[in-house]
This record gives sequence, structure tokens and C-alpha cells, in this order.
Amino acid sequence: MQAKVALIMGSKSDWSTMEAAAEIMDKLGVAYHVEVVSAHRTPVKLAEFSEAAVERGFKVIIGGAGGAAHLPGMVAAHTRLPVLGVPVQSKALNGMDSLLSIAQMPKGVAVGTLAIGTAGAFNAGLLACQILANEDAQLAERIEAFRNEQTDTVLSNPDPRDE
Ligand code: RP5
Repeated sequence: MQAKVALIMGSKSDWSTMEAAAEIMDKLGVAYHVEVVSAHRTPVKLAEFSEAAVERGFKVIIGGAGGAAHLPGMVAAHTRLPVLGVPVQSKALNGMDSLLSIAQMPKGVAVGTLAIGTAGAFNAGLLACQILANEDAQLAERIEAFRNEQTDTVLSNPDPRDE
């Protein structure tokens, strides 16, 4: 299946966070491509990857990075595709550095910033699926089913003392 989402991250150390994006895309049956692309350690690769992204058939790019997290912003500078940025939780500053690096984009170059850490990665994967679902009725149905299941799980077990 042609991968419509590029799931990239600054380091292999980001995978333990970013695999949450892969988890929900697996659940919803969306094909994705995974690769380490670093803004600082492989800047030429980042530019080449981003500039080729449209031609490769990607529709959305998810970029996760921690610390001085320039990856999503620099990718967005090189492509018109929507870029979803995931701030990876850093050890030194708990991800506040990552969050602010990703969120504070200058006017005219957009990055959609998600929450710090695993929840942000999961939601980036979910949001990518929701974007693709605008053009894919079957995917839209699977997303509705996922949401209904989530709601039913909460409604059917409202006592916080129960497992
Ligand atoms: C960033 O630096 C990466 O996104 C990662 O979150 C952080 C630390 O990278 P490693 O030193 O673990 O490779 O570029």
C-alpha cells in the first residue's frame, strides 16, 4: 500500500514516543513510512526528504523531535504538505523546550503542534488519519467506529474505583 503519511523523527531515541503515532495508524489501517531525519545532524537529508515529499505521494508529515526541536518547522519550510509536530519529552526540561521550539513558528510557515510526549504522538497519528479521511469514506467509518468504541468504554464503566 502506498504510504500517505511520513512519520519522521530526529533520533532513534524518539521512537519510544513516536511509536504511539504508528499504533493508531496501524489500528485505523493507514500506511505510513518511518525514518530518522535530523534537522541538526542530517540537514541536507532533511531538505531533500521534505522537497521530495509531495512527489512521493505523502499527504501529511508527522515530525517528532526533542530539545531544540527544529525538525517540524524546517520540514514545513521545505514543503506545502501539512506538518504535524510532536514535542518529545526531553530529560532536561521535560519537553517544554521541545514544545516551544515547535509551537512558536513565524507567521507564514505553519506547523500543527500536538501535546508533549506519547499523547501528542498518538493524536498526531489520529489527526493525520482524520485529514486523510476527508478523501476516504471507509477510513472515515473506521475513525467513527474508533471514537464510538472509546466513548462506550468510558460510559460503560463510570466508577473510578473499578478497573
Ligand atoms: C533531537 O535530540 C532528537 O529529536 C531527540 O529527541 C534529541 C536527543 O537525541 P539523541 O541524542 O537521543 O539522539 O534531535
